[in-house]
Amino acid sequence: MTTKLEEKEMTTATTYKNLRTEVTGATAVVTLNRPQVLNALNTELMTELADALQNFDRDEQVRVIILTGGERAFAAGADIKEMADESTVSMMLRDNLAIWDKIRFIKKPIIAAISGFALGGGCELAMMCDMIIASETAQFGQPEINIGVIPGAGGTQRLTRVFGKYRAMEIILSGRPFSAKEACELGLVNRVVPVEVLMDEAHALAAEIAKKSPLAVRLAKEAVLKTYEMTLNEGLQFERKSFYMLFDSKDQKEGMKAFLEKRPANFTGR
Ligand code: DAK
Repeated sequence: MTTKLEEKEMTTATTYKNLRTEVTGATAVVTLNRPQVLNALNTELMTELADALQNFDRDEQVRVIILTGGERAFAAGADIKEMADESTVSMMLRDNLAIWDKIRFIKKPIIAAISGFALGGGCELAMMCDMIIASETAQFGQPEINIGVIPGAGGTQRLTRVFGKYRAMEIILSGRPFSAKEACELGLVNRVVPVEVLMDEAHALAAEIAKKSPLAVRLAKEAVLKTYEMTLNEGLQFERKSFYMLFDSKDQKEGMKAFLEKRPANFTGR
């Protein structure tokens, strides 16, 4: 029989063929690692990614996840070699979107730390994260139109919600890449930093969030994401119920008591 500690070590020590994972304090880092093809997202990599993220979502030691790639590429898109000979029916039967959906439903905050290419599915994967920190070398784009298709993992929807119709239309119909600076100006990226400090910035943001109540962080993430799905009235109702719900947590008692006692709060996620 394994002890709780051994179980945790097994979870965080899982080895993958196309990813590297490590946990530092309360932050898990998942690094896409298929550099020979600029981290092209094949089914195997995506399956491993969903598995790693779900494991960290369950791991109580972890409060924030950073998703990153290499210096040359976060990911240059879905694997074109894998898709080239597919048919409508085989794509439907393979249903890769089910794997992507697992990532969409991760409850902990995910910070994308992006350097180099974030194209096609790479850009869509970044947009599925909750915050994006980009290095000055990051290059985004939805170039699917150049290979006879359109974005298939949320690009037409998420990019348009951020950029608005006119700019999104230009990016998606022309397939032209756009820089980290442009992405930041248009609201897709939280900030742009020199490549040497990219991971430091991501870790600093993760550490800041990791200090908060995990329950409050989880409900806050859920409430913000509801704006994509609900009317304002429904969203406000959801927010209010989530707010009331937190008053049944020890973290709410601890947070407010700590404020009144003028000391830092110690949140336990209970
Ligand atoms: N797939 C497969 N291999 C790729 C790749 C990709 N997306 N991107 C790059 N590679 C490979 C190259 O083929 C090359 O391999 P070798 O020839 O050395 O064997 C290696 O990576 C290095 O690339 P390059 O030699 O091309 O490097 P360059 O610096 O010259 O150019 C580049 C870098 C990023 C500009 C270029 O590689 C490029 O244009 N790549 C393709 C970008 C692209 O079109 N991306 C969009 C792909 S379509 C869905 C989910 C997701 C999606 C759809 C559906 N469902 C779940 C339903 C998403 C679709 C896409 O992303």
